[in-house]
Amino acid sequence: MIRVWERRYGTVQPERSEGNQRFYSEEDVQRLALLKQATDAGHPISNITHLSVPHLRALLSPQGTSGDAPLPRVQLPAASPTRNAEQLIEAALKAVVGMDSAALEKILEEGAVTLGQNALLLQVIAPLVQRIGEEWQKGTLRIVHEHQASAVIRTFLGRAARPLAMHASAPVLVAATPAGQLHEIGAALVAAAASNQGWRVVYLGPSLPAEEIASAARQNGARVVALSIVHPADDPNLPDELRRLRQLLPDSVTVVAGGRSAEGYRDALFETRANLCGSLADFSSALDLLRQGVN
Ligand code: B12
Repeated sequence: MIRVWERRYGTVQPERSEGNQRFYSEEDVQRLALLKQATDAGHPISNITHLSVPHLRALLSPQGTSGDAPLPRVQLPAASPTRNAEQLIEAALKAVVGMDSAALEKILEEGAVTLGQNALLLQVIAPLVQRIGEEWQKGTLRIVHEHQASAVIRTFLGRAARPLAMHASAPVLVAATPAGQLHEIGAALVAAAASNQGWRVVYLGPSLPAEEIASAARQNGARVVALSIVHPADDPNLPDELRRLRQLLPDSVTVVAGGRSAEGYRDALFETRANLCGSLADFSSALDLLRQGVN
Protein backbone atom coordinates (compact mmCIF):
# COMPACT_ATOMS: atom_id res chain seq x y z
CA MET A 1 0.00 0.00 0.00
CA ILE A 2 2.83 2.36 0.91
CA ARG A 3 4.32 1.81 -2.57
CA VAL A 4 1.03 2.80 -4.23
CA TRP A 5 0.78 5.91 -2.08
CA GLU A 6 4.39 6.77 -2.74
CA ARG A 7 3.79 6.71 -6.45
CA ARG A 8 1.04 9.31 -5.94
CA TYR A 9 2.29 11.37 -3.02
CA GLY A 10 6.07 11.22 -3.32
CA THR A 11 8.72 9.07 -1.75
CA VAL A 12 8.70 8.44 1.96
CA GLN A 13 12.03 7.50 3.47
CA PRO A 14 11.65 4.23 5.37
CA GLU A 15 12.57 4.39 9.04
CA ARG A 16 14.91 1.44 8.44
CA SER A 17 15.53 -1.19 5.72
CA GLU A 18 16.57 -4.83 5.98
CA GLY A 19 17.36 -6.44 2.62
CA ASN A 20 14.31 -5.78 0.43
CA GLN A 21 12.12 -5.09 3.46
CA ARG A 22 11.43 -1.48 4.32
CA PHE A 23 9.97 -0.39 7.64
CA TYR A 24 8.04 2.84 8.04
CA SER A 25 7.38 4.78 11.21
CA GLU A 26 3.90 5.31 12.55
CA GLU A 27 4.25 8.99 11.57
CA ASP A 28 5.07 8.16 7.92
CA VAL A 29 1.95 6.06 7.67
CA GLN A 30 -0.14 8.79 9.29
CA ARG A 31 1.34 11.38 6.96
CA LEU A 32 0.44 9.37 3.86
CA ALA A 33 -3.08 8.78 5.15
CA LEU A 34 -3.48 12.53 5.77
CA LEU A 35 -2.09 13.37 2.33
CA LYS A 36 -4.67 11.09 0.80
CA GLN A 37 -7.49 12.70 2.80
CA ALA A 38 -6.29 16.15 1.78
CA THR A 39 -6.13 15.31 -1.95
CA ASP A 40 -9.56 13.64 -1.68
CA ALA A 41 -10.77 16.94 -0.17
CA GLY A 42 -9.51 18.75 -3.27
CA HIS A 43 -6.08 20.07 -2.23
CA PRO A 44 -3.62 19.78 -5.15
CA ILE A 45 -0.87 17.32 -4.21
CA SER A 46 1.84 19.76 -5.35
CA ASN A 47 0.67 22.25 -2.69
CA ILE A 48 0.77 19.87 0.26
CA THR A 49 3.53 17.25 -0.15
CA HIS A 50 5.90 19.31 1.99
CA LEU A 51 3.49 19.64 4.96
CA SER A 52 4.15 17.84 8.23
CA VAL A 53 1.60 15.73 10.12
CA PRO A 54 0.45 18.62 12.42
CA HIS A 55 0.12 20.93 9.42
CA LEU A 56 -1.84 18.38 7.46
CA ARG A 57 -4.12 17.85 10.47
CA ALA A 58 -4.61 21.60 10.69
CA LEU A 59 -5.44 21.75 7.00
CA LEU A 60 -8.04 19.03 7.39
CA SER A 61 -9.61 20.45 10.56
CA PRO A 62 -13.05 22.06 9.99
CA GLN A 63 -11.56 25.56 10.48
CA GLY A 64 -8.73 24.73 8.12
CA THR A 65 -6.19 25.61 10.83
CA SER A 66 -5.38 24.88 14.44
CA GLY A 67 -4.09 27.16 17.15
CA ASP A 68 -0.83 25.33 17.84
CA ALA A 69 0.35 24.73 14.29
CA PRO A 70 0.18 27.77 12.02
CA LEU A 71 0.15 26.73 8.37
CA PRO A 72 3.27 27.72 6.45
CA ARG A 73 2.63 29.91 3.46
CA VAL A 74 2.39 27.84 0.31
CA GLN A 75 4.09 29.54 -2.62
CA LEU A 76 1.64 29.13 -5.50
CA PRO A 77 3.10 29.29 -9.00
CA ALA A 78 2.31 32.58 -10.73
CA ALA A 79 -0.70 32.13 -13.03
CA SER A 80 0.50 32.10 -16.63
CA PRO A 81 -1.44 34.31 -19.05
CA THR A 82 -4.08 32.44 -21.05
CA ARG A 83 -3.32 32.10 -24.76
CA ASN A 84 -6.16 32.47 -27.24
CA ALA A 85 -6.78 30.10 -30.16
CA GLU A 86 -4.62 32.07 -32.61
CA GLN A 87 -1.69 32.22 -30.21
CA LEU A 88 -2.01 28.49 -29.58
CA ILE A 89 -1.96 27.82 -33.34
CA GLU A 90 1.17 29.95 -33.76
CA ALA A 91 2.86 28.19 -30.84
CA ALA A 92 1.81 24.82 -32.25
CA LEU A 93 3.27 25.68 -35.67
CA LYS A 94 6.56 26.60 -34.00
CA ALA A 95 6.54 23.21 -32.27
CA VAL A 96 5.85 21.53 -35.63
CA VAL A 97 8.75 23.39 -37.32
CA GLY A 98 11.00 22.47 -34.38
CA MET A 99 9.78 18.85 -34.59
CA ASP A 100 9.00 19.08 -30.88
CA SER A 101 6.22 16.53 -30.35
CA ALA A 102 6.18 16.99 -26.58
CA ALA A 103 5.67 20.76 -26.95
CA LEU A 104 2.91 20.25 -29.51
CA GLU A 105 1.14 17.82 -27.21
CA LYS A 106 1.44 20.26 -24.29
CA ILE A 107 -0.04 23.08 -26.40
CA LEU A 108 -3.03 20.91 -27.33
CA GLU A 109 -3.51 19.99 -23.68
CA GLU A 110 -3.28 23.65 -22.71
CA GLY A 111 -6.00 24.46 -25.26
CA ALA A 112 -8.23 21.67 -23.94
CA VAL A 113 -8.03 23.21 -20.47
CA THR A 114 -8.29 26.90 -21.35
CA LEU A 115 -10.71 26.77 -24.30
CA GLY A 116 -12.56 23.49 -23.67
CA GLN A 117 -12.49 20.38 -25.86
CA ASN A 118 -15.00 21.51 -28.44
CA ALA A 119 -13.46 24.94 -29.03
CA LEU A 120 -10.06 23.28 -29.19
CA LEU A 121 -11.25 21.05 -32.04
CA LEU A 122 -12.98 23.83 -33.98
CA GLN A 123 -10.68 26.78 -33.29
CA VAL A 124 -7.25 25.21 -32.93
CA ILE A 125 -6.88 21.67 -34.31
CA ALA A 126 -8.94 22.05 -37.52
CA PRO A 127 -7.25 25.36 -38.54
CA LEU A 128 -3.85 24.02 -37.45
CA VAL A 129 -4.15 21.02 -39.78
CA GLN A 130 -5.22 23.40 -42.53
CA ARG A 131 -2.15 25.62 -41.89
CA ILE A 132 0.17 22.60 -41.86
CA GLY A 133 -1.24 21.62 -45.28
CA GLU A 134 -0.68 25.15 -46.64
CA GLU A 135 2.88 25.38 -45.31
CA TRP A 136 3.61 21.92 -46.72
CA GLN A 137 2.26 22.99 -50.11
CA LYS A 138 4.41 26.16 -50.01
CA GLY A 139 7.42 24.05 -49.11
CA THR A 140 8.00 25.74 -45.73
CA LEU A 141 7.28 22.44 -43.99
CA ARG A 142 8.64 19.11 -45.08
CA ILE A 143 6.80 15.79 -45.19
CA VAL A 144 8.52 14.73 -41.95
CA HIS A 145 7.09 17.78 -40.13
CA GLU A 146 3.62 16.97 -41.40
CA HIS A 147 3.97 13.26 -40.53
CA GLN A 148 5.17 13.95 -37.03
CA ALA A 149 2.47 16.58 -36.40
CA SER A 150 -0.24 14.28 -37.81
CA ALA A 151 0.87 11.50 -35.48
CA VAL A 152 0.68 13.75 -32.40
CA ILE A 153 -2.70 15.21 -33.43
CA ARG A 154 -4.09 11.77 -34.28
CA THR A 155 -3.04 10.37 -30.88
CA PHE A 156 -4.42 13.39 -29.06
CA LEU A 157 -7.76 13.09 -30.87
CA GLY A 158 -7.86 9.37 -30.13
CA ARG A 159 -7.61 10.17 -26.44
CA ALA A 160 -10.21 12.92 -26.73
CA ALA A 161 -12.65 10.49 -28.38
CA ARG A 162 -12.48 8.10 -25.43
CA PRO A 163 -15.49 8.68 -23.21
CA LEU A 164 -14.87 9.38 -19.53
CA ALA A 165 -18.26 8.40 -18.16
CA MET A 166 -20.64 7.30 -20.87
CA HIS A 167 -24.31 6.66 -20.23
CA ALA A 168 -25.22 3.08 -21.12
CA SER A 169 -27.99 4.30 -23.41
CA ALA A 170 -25.79 6.86 -25.22
CA PRO A 171 -26.37 6.77 -28.99
CA VAL A 172 -23.59 5.17 -31.00
CA LEU A 173 -21.63 6.74 -33.84
CA VAL A 174 -19.21 4.85 -36.08
CA ALA A 175 -16.44 7.03 -37.58
CA ALA A 176 -14.20 5.96 -40.45
CA THR A 177 -12.94 6.88 -43.88
CA PRO A 178 -14.21 4.80 -46.79
CA ALA A 179 -11.95 2.52 -48.85
CA GLY A 180 -9.28 4.50 -50.72
CA GLN A 181 -9.45 7.53 -48.39
CA LEU A 182 -6.17 7.48 -46.49
CA HIS A 183 -6.37 10.85 -44.69
CA GLU A 184 -7.48 10.06 -41.18
CA ILE A 185 -7.54 13.28 -39.17
CA GLY A 186 -11.00 14.38 -40.36
CA ALA A 187 -12.50 11.11 -39.08
CA ALA A 188 -10.59 11.44 -35.80
CA LEU A 189 -11.89 15.02 -35.45
CA VAL A 190 -15.53 14.02 -35.90
CA ALA A 191 -15.01 11.10 -33.50
CA ALA A 192 -13.71 13.47 -30.81
CA ALA A 193 -16.49 16.01 -31.49
CA ALA A 194 -19.20 13.32 -31.21
CA SER A 195 -17.69 11.96 -28.03
CA ASN A 196 -17.72 15.47 -26.53
CA GLN A 197 -21.43 15.59 -27.26
CA GLY A 198 -22.10 12.39 -25.34
CA TRP A 199 -22.15 9.89 -28.22
CA ARG A 200 -20.45 6.56 -27.80
CA VAL A 201 -17.92 6.49 -30.60
CA VAL A 202 -16.66 3.43 -32.41
CA TYR A 203 -13.59 4.66 -34.28
CA LEU A 204 -12.49 2.45 -37.16
CA GLY A 205 -9.70 4.51 -38.73
CA PRO A 206 -8.90 5.01 -42.42
CA SER A 207 -9.77 3.18 -45.64
CA LEU A 208 -12.42 0.67 -44.61
CA PRO A 209 -14.47 -1.32 -47.15
CA ALA A 210 -18.26 -0.85 -46.94
CA GLU A 211 -18.74 -4.38 -45.52
CA GLU A 212 -16.49 -3.63 -42.54
CA ILE A 213 -18.10 -0.30 -41.76
CA ALA A 214 -21.58 -1.84 -42.00
CA SER A 215 -20.62 -4.79 -39.82
CA ALA A 216 -19.22 -2.47 -37.11
CA ALA A 217 -22.37 -0.35 -37.27
CA ARG A 218 -24.65 -3.40 -36.93
CA GLN A 219 -22.64 -4.99 -34.15
CA ASN A 220 -22.70 -1.79 -32.10
CA GLY A 221 -26.28 -0.75 -32.85
CA ALA A 222 -25.02 2.53 -34.38
CA ARG A 223 -27.41 5.36 -35.11
CA VAL A 224 -24.92 7.31 -37.24
CA VAL A 225 -22.03 6.42 -39.56
CA ALA A 226 -19.71 9.42 -40.10
CA LEU A 227 -17.44 9.27 -43.14
CA SER A 228 -14.54 11.60 -43.79
CA ILE A 229 -13.60 12.15 -47.43
CA VAL A 230 -10.46 14.28 -47.86
CA HIS A 231 -8.53 13.11 -50.94
CA PRO A 232 -8.99 12.28 -53.77
CA ALA A 233 -12.21 13.96 -54.86
CA ASP A 234 -12.56 11.82 -57.99
CA ASP A 235 -12.12 8.17 -57.04
CA PRO A 236 -14.31 6.21 -59.50
CA ASN A 237 -14.72 3.39 -56.95
CA LEU A 238 -16.03 5.49 -54.11
CA PRO A 239 -19.62 5.95 -55.38
CA ASP A 240 -20.01 2.15 -55.48
CA GLU A 241 -18.62 1.89 -51.97
CA LEU A 242 -21.20 4.41 -50.78
CA ARG A 243 -24.03 2.51 -52.51
CA ARG A 244 -22.88 -0.79 -51.05
CA LEU A 245 -22.66 0.71 -47.57
CA ARG A 246 -26.25 2.00 -47.84
CA GLN A 247 -27.46 -1.48 -48.92
CA LEU A 248 -25.73 -3.17 -46.00
CA LEU A 249 -26.81 -0.72 -43.30
CA PRO A 250 -30.20 -0.86 -41.59
CA ASP A 251 -32.52 1.95 -42.72
CA SER A 252 -32.40 3.39 -39.20
CA VAL A 253 -28.72 4.32 -39.60
CA THR A 254 -27.99 7.82 -40.89
CA VAL A 255 -24.81 8.33 -42.92
CA VAL A 256 -23.12 11.73 -42.56
CA ALA A 257 -20.20 12.62 -44.83
CA GLY A 258 -17.78 15.54 -44.67
CA GLY A 259 -14.23 16.58 -45.48
CA ARG A 260 -12.76 18.80 -48.18
CA SER A 261 -13.47 16.29 -51.01
CA ALA A 262 -16.92 15.05 -49.97
CA GLU A 263 -18.51 17.53 -52.37
CA GLY A 264 -16.91 15.57 -55.24
CA TYR A 265 -19.28 12.68 -54.48
CA ARG A 266 -22.40 14.82 -54.07
CA ASP A 267 -24.51 12.74 -56.51
CA ALA A 268 -23.69 9.38 -54.91
CA LEU A 269 -24.23 10.84 -51.43
CA PHE A 270 -27.60 12.25 -52.47
CA GLU A 271 -28.61 8.96 -54.10
CA THR A 272 -27.73 7.03 -50.94
CA ARG A 273 -29.60 9.51 -48.68
CA ALA A 274 -26.36 10.49 -46.92
CA ASN A 275 -26.13 13.93 -45.33
CA LEU A 276 -23.33 16.11 -46.63
CA CYS A 277 -22.00 18.22 -43.78
CA GLY A 278 -19.73 21.19 -44.47
CA SER A 279 -18.18 21.92 -41.11
CA LEU A 280 -17.66 20.48 -37.67
CA ALA A 281 -20.04 23.11 -36.26
CA ASP A 282 -22.80 21.93 -38.65
CA PHE A 283 -21.96 18.37 -37.68
CA SER A 284 -22.50 19.14 -34.00
CA SER A 285 -25.93 20.67 -34.72
CA ALA A 286 -26.82 17.68 -36.92
CA LEU A 287 -25.89 15.28 -34.10
CA ASP A 288 -28.17 17.13 -31.69
CA LEU A 289 -31.07 16.82 -34.14
CA LEU A 290 -30.35 13.14 -34.81
CA ARG A 291 -30.28 12.48 -31.08
CA GLN A 292 -33.73 14.00 -30.82
CA GLY A 293 -34.90 11.62 -33.57
CA VAL A 294 -34.98 14.20 -36.41
CA ASN A 295 -33.49 12.66 -39.55
C1 B12 B 1 -2.02 15.04 -42.94
C2 B12 B 1 -2.06 15.04 -44.43
C3 B12 B 1 -1.54 13.94 -45.12
C4 B12 B 1 -1.01 12.71 -44.40
C5 B12 B 1 -2.19 11.91 -43.87
C6 B12 B 1 -1.84 11.27 -42.54
C7 B12 B 1 -3.04 10.74 -41.87
N1 B12 B 1 -2.78 9.82 -40.98
O1 B12 B 1 -4.17 11.11 -42.07
C8 B12 B 1 -0.25 11.97 -45.54
C9 B12 B 1 1.21 12.33 -45.48
C10 B12 B 1 -0.36 10.47 -45.54
C11 B12 B 1 -0.82 12.63 -46.76
C12 B12 B 1 -0.66 12.09 -48.01
C13 B12 B 1 -1.06 12.72 -49.16
N2 B12 B 1 -1.61 13.93 -49.25
CO1 B12 B 1 -2.26 14.93 -47.73
N3 B12 B 1 -2.66 16.19 -46.41
C14 B12 B 1 -2.60 16.13 -45.14
C15 B12 B 1 -3.17 17.43 -44.52
C16 B12 B 1 -2.05 18.28 -43.94
C17 B12 B 1 -4.23 17.15 -43.46
C18 B12 B 1 -5.26 16.17 -43.99
C19 B12 B 1 -6.44 15.98 -43.18
O2 B12 B 1 -6.55 15.06 -42.40
N4 B12 B 1 -7.44 16.84 -43.36
C20 B12 B 1 -8.76 16.56 -42.81
C21 B12 B 1 -9.44 17.74 -42.28
C22 B12 B 1 -8.77 18.18 -40.98
O3 B12 B 1 -9.51 18.81 -43.16
P1 B12 B 1 -10.73 18.99 -44.21
O4 B12 B 1 -10.76 17.90 -45.16
O5 B12 B 1 -10.62 20.38 -44.70
O6 B12 B 1 -12.05 18.80 -43.31
C23 B12 B 1 -12.64 19.82 -42.51
C24 B12 B 1 -14.13 19.65 -42.46
O7 B12 B 1 -14.64 19.31 -43.68
C25 B12 B 1 -14.34 18.62 -41.41
N5 B12 B 1 -14.45 17.23 -41.76
C26 B12 B 1 -13.50 16.38 -42.18
N6 B12 B 1 -14.02 15.16 -42.28
C27 B12 B 1 -15.30 15.20 -41.91
C28 B12 B 1 -16.27 14.21 -41.83
C29 B12 B 1 -17.55 14.55 -41.40
C30 B12 B 1 -18.61 13.51 -41.28
C31 B12 B 1 -17.85 15.91 -41.09
C32 B12 B 1 -19.20 16.27 -40.68
C33 B12 B 1 -16.88 16.89 -41.17
C34 B12 B 1 -15.61 16.53 -41.58
O8 B12 B 1 -13.24 18.72 -40.57
C35 B12 B 1 -12.22 19.52 -41.10
C36 B12 B 1 -12.01 20.67 -40.19
O9 B12 B 1 -12.82 21.74 -40.43
C37 B12 B 1 -3.88 18.06 -45.75
C38 B12 B 1 -4.06 19.56 -45.66
C39 B12 B 1 -5.48 19.95 -45.38
N7 B12 B 1 -5.72 21.21 -45.41
O10 B12 B 1 -6.37 19.17 -45.19
C40 B12 B 1 -3.13 17.47 -46.92
C41 B12 B 1 -3.84 17.24 -48.24
C42 B12 B 1 -5.23 16.71 -48.01
N8 B12 B 1 -3.02 16.23 -48.87
C43 B12 B 1 -2.88 16.41 -50.14
C44 B12 B 1 -2.13 15.56 -51.00
C45 B12 B 1 -1.99 16.04 -52.42
C46 B12 B 1 -1.58 14.37 -50.54
C47 B12 B 1 -0.78 13.34 -51.36
C48 B12 B 1 -1.29 13.08 -52.78
C49 B12 B 1 0.67 13.82 -51.35
C50 B12 B 1 1.63 12.99 -52.16
N9 B12 B 1 2.15 13.64 -53.14
O11 B12 B 1 1.87 11.85 -51.87
C51 B12 B 1 -0.87 12.09 -50.48
C52 B12 B 1 -2.09 11.26 -50.87
C53 B12 B 1 -2.23 10.00 -50.13
C54 B12 B 1 -3.45 9.28 -50.62
N10 B12 B 1 -3.26 8.22 -51.36
O12 B12 B 1 -4.55 9.70 -50.34
C55 B12 B 1 -3.61 17.64 -50.62
C56 B12 B 1 -4.90 17.31 -51.36
C57 B12 B 1 -5.14 18.26 -52.50
C58 B12 B 1 -6.43 18.00 -53.19
N11 B12 B 1 -6.63 18.75 -54.22
O13 B12 B 1 -7.25 17.21 -52.80
C59 B12 B 1 -3.80 18.44 -49.28
C60 B12 B 1 -5.04 19.33 -49.21
C61 B12 B 1 -2.51 19.27 -49.07
C62 B12 B 1 -2.39 20.41 -50.03
N12 B12 B 1 -2.75 21.60 -49.61
O14 B12 B 1 -1.97 20.21 -51.12
N13 B12 B 1 -1.46 13.78 -46.45
